[in-house]
Amino acid sequence: MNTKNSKSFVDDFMAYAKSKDPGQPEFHQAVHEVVESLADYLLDNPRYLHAKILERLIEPERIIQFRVPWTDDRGNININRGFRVEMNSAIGPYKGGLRFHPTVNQSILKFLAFEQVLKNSLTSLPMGGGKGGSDFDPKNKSDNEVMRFCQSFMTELSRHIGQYTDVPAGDIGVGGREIGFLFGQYKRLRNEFTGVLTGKGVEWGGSLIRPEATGYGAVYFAEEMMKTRGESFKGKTVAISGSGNVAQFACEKVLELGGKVVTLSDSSGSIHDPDGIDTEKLSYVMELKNAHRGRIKEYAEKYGVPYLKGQRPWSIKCDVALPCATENEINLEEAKTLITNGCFVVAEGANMPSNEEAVHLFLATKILYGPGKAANAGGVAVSGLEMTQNSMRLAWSREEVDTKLHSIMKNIHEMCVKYGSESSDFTNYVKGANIGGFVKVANSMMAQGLV
Ligand code: NDP
Ligand code: 2IT
Repeated sequence: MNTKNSKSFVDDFMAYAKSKDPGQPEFHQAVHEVVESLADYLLDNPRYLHAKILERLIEPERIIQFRVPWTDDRGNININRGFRVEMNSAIGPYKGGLRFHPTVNQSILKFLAFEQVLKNSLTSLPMGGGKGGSDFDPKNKSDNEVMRFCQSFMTELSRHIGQYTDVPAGDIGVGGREIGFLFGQYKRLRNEFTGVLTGKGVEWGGSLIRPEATGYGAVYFAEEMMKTRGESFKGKTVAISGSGNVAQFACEKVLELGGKVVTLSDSSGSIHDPDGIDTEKLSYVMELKNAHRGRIKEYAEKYGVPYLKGQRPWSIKCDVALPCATENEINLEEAKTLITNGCFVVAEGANMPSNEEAVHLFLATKILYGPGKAANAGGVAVSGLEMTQNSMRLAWSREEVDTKLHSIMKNIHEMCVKYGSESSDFTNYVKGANIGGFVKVANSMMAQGLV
C-alpha cells in the first residue's frame, strides 16, 4: 500500500468505501474529505495502514434502528424511524447529537457520526463519537406532540445509552425543549438521575454556556484564524446562514467583537439587513425562533429589509461567512460569489456546509477556511464540560465555562496549524483538523487491540 501515490490510494479507498455502502452520498463525501487529507500522512506512517485503522474507522461499532410510534393531537397514529449510530468509542463513550428532521437517514447520520469522532478528539476531552435522530419533523407540532414523540423515541433509545456508554445531545430540531422531554423519560424508565444527555437545563444538571457554545466557539475559531493575518472582527461585514441555535449565538458573539451581521436565513429564505442586526433585533430573532417558532421572513416584514425568498445568503457581499444551517449549503457557484465579493474567512458553524467543490476552491484560493469539525467543536466541547460537572456533582460559573471553551478553541486552532501548515503564510485547516483529530483516535485503537 505505501508504495502507491496518494491519489490512487484515495481512489482505491473510496472504491472500497462505496462498494460497502452504495447509496450513502453524504457519508462518502465526509469520508473522502478525510481520506484526501490523511493520504500522505498514512503513506508516511504505514503502521496505521497495516492495522487497517481507516477501514475500521468507517465501520460503525454499532447502528441501532428502531420504530417510533406516537399519536398526534387528533388521535392519529404516526410511525417514525429512530436511529443511533455508535461510531467509535476508542477515546471515550459515544458522544454526539440527535437530529430530528425529515431528511434524516443512515447516510446523513453516518457522515455526522464520522465527523464527530474526529471533532471530539480535537476537543482534547475523552469522548468517542456517535450521532442519532429521527425523520420526525418538529415543525408545526404542538408541545404535547413533541413530548409524546420524545417519550416514545427514548423508550427504545434508553436501552442503548448511559452516562458511561453513549451520551446524546441536541442538533437540528433538538434543543432545550426536546432534551427536557427525553431526559424526563430516561429518568422515569431507568430510575436514575445521571448525566445521560447534555444540553440539559441549568436547573437540572445542564451547563452554563452550552446553548451559546457552538456559535461562540465558531466565532472564537474564526478570530484565531484572522489573527494569523493581523485581522479581527472589528468593522467586518459578516454573512450568517441559519437562524437556529448556532446562528443566533454566532451572531451574538460577532456583535460583541465589533462585527456587523447582515444576513440570517431559514429553509424558506434569507433576510438581508444592510444596517446590521443589532442586539435588539437579535433578541427579536431569538424570541421569534425559540418562543414562537416563526419564520425569518417575519424579520424582513418587521424591519422593512429585503427578503430573499428561497435563497441562501451567499450573494450578499461580506468579509466573513459563517454557514450555520445545514450540510451542502454552499456550492461551487456560491463559493465563487463569496470570493469574488471579497470574502476571506469561512468558518463552519454547521457540519459539512460547504460541498466538496466549494472546499477545493476555498483551499485553492487560500482564504481562511475553518472546516466544521474544527470550527464548530465548541458545542460538543462544552457538552464534555457538562459531563465533567455532572460527574463532580457541581456547576461552574459562566465565566469559568466560557474561559475553558475559549481556550479549547485556541488549542484546536493550534492543532490545525501544527498538522496543516503548508507554508509560512498558509494553513490548510482541513488537513490540520483531519490529521490532528485522527492521531489520538488511531493510536488509542492500536493500543486497545483488534476490537
Ligand atoms: P437548529 O434546529 O437550531 O437550527 C437550524 C437552522 O438551520 C434553522 O434556521 C433551519 O431552518 C436551518 N436549516 C435546517 N435544515 C435546513 C435545510 N435542509 N435547508 C435550509 N436550512 C435549514 O439547529 P442548530 O443551530 O443546532 O444546527 C445548525 C447546524 O449546526 C447543523 O449543521 C448542526 O449539525 C450543526 N451543529 C450544531 C451543534 C449544536 O450544538 N447545536 C454543534 C455543532 C454543529 P428551518 O427552521 O426552516 O428548518
Ligand atoms: O454536531 C455536533 O457537534 C453537535 N450537534 C453537538 C454534539 C454534542 O454532543 O454536544
